[in-house]
Amino acid sequence: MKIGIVCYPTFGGSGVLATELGMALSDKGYEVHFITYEQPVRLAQSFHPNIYFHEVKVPTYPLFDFPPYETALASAMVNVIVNQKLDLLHLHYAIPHASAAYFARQILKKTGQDIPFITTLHGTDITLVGRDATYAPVVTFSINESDAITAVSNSLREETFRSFNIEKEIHVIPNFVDIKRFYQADKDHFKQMLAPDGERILVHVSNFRSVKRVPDVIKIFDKVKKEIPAKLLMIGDGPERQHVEDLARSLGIYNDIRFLGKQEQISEILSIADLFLLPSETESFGLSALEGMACSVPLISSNAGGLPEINIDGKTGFMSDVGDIESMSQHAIYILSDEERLQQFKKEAIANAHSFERQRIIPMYEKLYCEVIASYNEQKSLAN
Ligand code: GMT
Repeated sequence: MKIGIVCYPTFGGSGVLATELGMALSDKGYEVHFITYEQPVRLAQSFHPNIYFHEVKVPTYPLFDFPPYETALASAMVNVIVNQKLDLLHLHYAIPHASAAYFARQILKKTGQDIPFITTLHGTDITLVGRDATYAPVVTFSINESDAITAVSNSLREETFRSFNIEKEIHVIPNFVDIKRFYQADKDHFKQMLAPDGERILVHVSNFRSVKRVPDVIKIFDKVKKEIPAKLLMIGDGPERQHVEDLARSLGIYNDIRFLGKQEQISEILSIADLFLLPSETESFGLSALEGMACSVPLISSNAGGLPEINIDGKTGFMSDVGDIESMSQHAIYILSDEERLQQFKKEAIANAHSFERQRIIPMYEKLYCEVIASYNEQKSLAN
């Protein structure tokens, strides 16, 4: 089977998941074609003979204040579908991928070369950006035109039905983790460098957007540090970074925090962490936290969105209401202050991550692909 995957190539969770999916499918013998404007970050880390990358080029022109990416993407889809004889397109993040796919399909219908497309909803395409009135009509239409829709958590599925007039089923296929790459590796030399006096290591990974409530991470760390010797690793970059660096300085804890920026070898960093902080305002799933769990890192999170579907309160970590810094700090101190307790939480975190292991989840996508292709071809032959 030949599958086209359309995603954002950046460090964001939807692009990461799409790339992990493409790599998993290629390992199972599928031919995978990524169509996007840059080589997806995780794809660049290793070579996969069954994976092809088609760069969407958006030529500029003096008239264009806003170069039309969606048009360039739809044209790229048409070319790749025809030339590579794809069987299916799988779009990650609705905007603008689903509407571009609809457009591409309308073009291909003229020659009978059209194929089905599946849209996977990831989070902010529904919870923030998608429901903005600027985009909502196009998002609703193109989601409904998809041959199948998936969401990465039950919470996101429900939120989608609440926010949009969706006329078909949304299949929940949770995100997954490759436990062959995400496990607690022996990186004691790194730990020794970052926490030479045996301090506990807390970690936060995100794109530093306001939805992640990154200042809460700093405030929680400040409270933890008052009770327990600790260091904080901040991974990622984004609009809030300057603000939180300033906050750390004003609290006098900057020297105990490493702002490492965007990192590719994330599992090596997670391997030395004792606790993951994710106090998000909304979070459809929390893929980075799941990767943390696979590396045996318990999670202190808010209870927003899909987080209760990955964080088992009192076992893999704790959840608190959004903004309840006091409760999150107390829970962090509780876990970190007792070695035996910490080890127990670490064990539970790994066990939970294994229930989201990629071998368990990929067959759900494969089954859906087969069903969608069969039903599309049947409808096509009935129409002829
Ligand atoms: O916020 C991010 O991490 C990026 C964003 C994206 O769409 O690129 O992530 C969303 O999709 C991830 C993969 O499915 C989920 O794990 C994240 O929870 C989700 N982010 C939010 O809902 C805020």
